[in-house]
Amino acid sequence: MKTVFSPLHAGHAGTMELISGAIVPGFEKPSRAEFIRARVESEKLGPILPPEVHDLAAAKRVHRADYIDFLPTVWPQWQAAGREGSAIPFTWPTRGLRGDVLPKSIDAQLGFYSFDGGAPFVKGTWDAIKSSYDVALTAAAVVKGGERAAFALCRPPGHHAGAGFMGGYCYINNAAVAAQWFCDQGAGRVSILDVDYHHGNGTQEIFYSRNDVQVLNLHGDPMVEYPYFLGHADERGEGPGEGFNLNYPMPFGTDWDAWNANLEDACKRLADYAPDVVVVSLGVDTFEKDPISQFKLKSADYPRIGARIAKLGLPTLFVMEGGYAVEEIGVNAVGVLTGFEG
Ligand code: SS9
Ligand code: ZN
Repeated sequence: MKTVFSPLHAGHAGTMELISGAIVPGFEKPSRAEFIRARVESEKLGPILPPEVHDLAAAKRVHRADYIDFLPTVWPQWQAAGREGSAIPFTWPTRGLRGDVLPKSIDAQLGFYSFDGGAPFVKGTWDAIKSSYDVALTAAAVVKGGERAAFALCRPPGHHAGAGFMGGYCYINNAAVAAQWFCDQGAGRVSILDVDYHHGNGTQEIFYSRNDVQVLNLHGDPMVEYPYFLGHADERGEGPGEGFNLNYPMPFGTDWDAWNANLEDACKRLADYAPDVVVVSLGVDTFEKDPISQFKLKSADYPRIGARIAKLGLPTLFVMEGGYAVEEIGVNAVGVLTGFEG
């Protein structure tokens, strides 16, 4: 399997995040991608290709154009305001406030285009976001070109980013961009299978009223887990999209047997839909030692996930999402891919 990877992710570094009452170095850090890249090499998964540079038209097919145009302006605006550190929002236009007027201040604009403070900007952030997008589209083209599968080693991740907002380490929704690109290239049906520990709220929002992209999400129950405000089982899509969004929320402590039962159900529903292509939002933060998650999957479980996805017999694009136990993230992510290859 070919991997697409860009070194430009590394400029998105030194970020800070507010978690459980403390400001700490961001968990979503460059070493994540480097551990995965090193494991791709040591497992001899296949060649590692650089991305081709794309314009932003494909991003604007799933995101609001004004949101995409805003992203490259963040750091220049932050610098023009005389700031340093990480650009992070702290005010949001929630219920009772005006969400229809974009103020001039960079602090206001960051809040306008986000749902939380979890998507910080530093100097190299935009170039990393853009490279992650290019990685996803380049790997999608590998699959479109006839290969059985490809691995988009995206960083930063994407599945929390909605049509008009960032959050949860995510800026451009790489999996959604790729799914839409497959549609635009002639696919009649695309399935997105999101196995990250967290609900892919952005992906759900983007495709919620559509029946040409099926979205299946396995994740921590939003009653107790981030992103909290989406991801319940009764969210099944709306209008023409009714029945094409499927959520599998699970409690803290979920182990392989319980998680796998839901994967099995999701794969059956996916097979019934019979898509032309599958996009896997590949998060490995379901791991028992993940520092911010509460599931109990073990390293030996990840190849089983890949093997089950392979059994679908469909062209498959793997798009990297979360996973924060840096020591093992390479083993687990590449474990899915080697399990897929059999
Ligand atoms: C909750 C902190 C949540 C965001 C996690 C985003 C994961 C992306 N204690 N922080 S895959
Ligand atoms: Zn996650």
